[in-house]
Amino acid sequence: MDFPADLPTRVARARHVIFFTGAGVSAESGIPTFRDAQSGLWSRFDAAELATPEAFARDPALVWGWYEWRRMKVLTARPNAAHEAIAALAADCRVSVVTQNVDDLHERAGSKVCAHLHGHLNRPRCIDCGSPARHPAGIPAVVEDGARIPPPTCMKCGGMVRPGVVWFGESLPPADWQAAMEAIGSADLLFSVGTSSLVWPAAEIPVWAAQHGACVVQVNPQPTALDEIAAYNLHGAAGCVLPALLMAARTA
Ligand code: BV8
Ligand code: ZN
Repeated sequence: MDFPADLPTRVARARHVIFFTGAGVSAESGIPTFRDAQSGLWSRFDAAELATPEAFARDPALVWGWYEWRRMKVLTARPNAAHEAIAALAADCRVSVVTQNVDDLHERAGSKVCAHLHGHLNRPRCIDCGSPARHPAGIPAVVEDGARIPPPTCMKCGGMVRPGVVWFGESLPPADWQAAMEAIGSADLLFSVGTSSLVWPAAEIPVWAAQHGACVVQVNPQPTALDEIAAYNLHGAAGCVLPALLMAARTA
């Protein structure tokens, strides 16, 4: 795979690299991206419609069933070569993973994730008292076209349990946001990997990193609004581009 001549050396010399990732980094693990998560029953729904407090209030079993379907996808998936290349780079330099994803594939590849900006599929909590809840053991038996599954109830107060993700209209977890801001303060290279750069305020992160002097490299088969900000746009799949580039950097 060919890269701009100076990019492998740029990566090799980086002291602190941020990987800002979106759903596309998990696509090659078989996890539908946010915008094409809609297949079967879900094709009748706009994901942004389902990922809201209003949708959960209106039809908790539909929304909980959607998250159980996604959790089943993640439980039956494996980290791909992109997740693994990101984890491996941490042996050579400081790496901060700032992800918009709610799956745990970065962690399962060995990365220590500095910020989960949009929460975690694996951290359900009570909508009333906020107590952490637990998913039933094993893999959800959710049929492909999705199923209405009534959410569990809180062991502490009997309230309804909700997914531990950040819905549209909800603010981002302050500690994760703070960690991402701190990383921007000292990063000299930021990879934006597999995100349509359409969800705010996360979409600002590569822009702020560039303003702080970091070199921004985008990895995405499609162009996005970030193309005009990024110093390099690598139009390819993360699972091919990242291992090849990080390998080239090792021998640069
Ligand atoms: C908030 C968790 C305010 C749930 C998600 C300006 C400022 C602030 C807010 C707003 C604003 N303008 C609008 C808003 C509101 C809103 C927003 O951004 N709306 C959008 C639709 C316009 N933002 C919010 O509501 C945020 N909250 O601002 O609160 C506030 C302030 C104070 C007090 C109270 C409230 C919260 C947003 C978080 C929403 N939750 N996820 C869940 O997962 O179900 S967002 C969801 O979409 C995903 O988590 C993901 O993070 C996000 C973006 O999706 P991507 O990851 O980019 O995935 P997508 O499918 O879009 O793209 C995949 C890309 O991968 C594509 O480009 C594709 O080409 C590429 N790809 C495919 N295959 C590969 C690949 N790339 C590489 N390799 C491959 N193989
Ligand atoms: Zn409770």
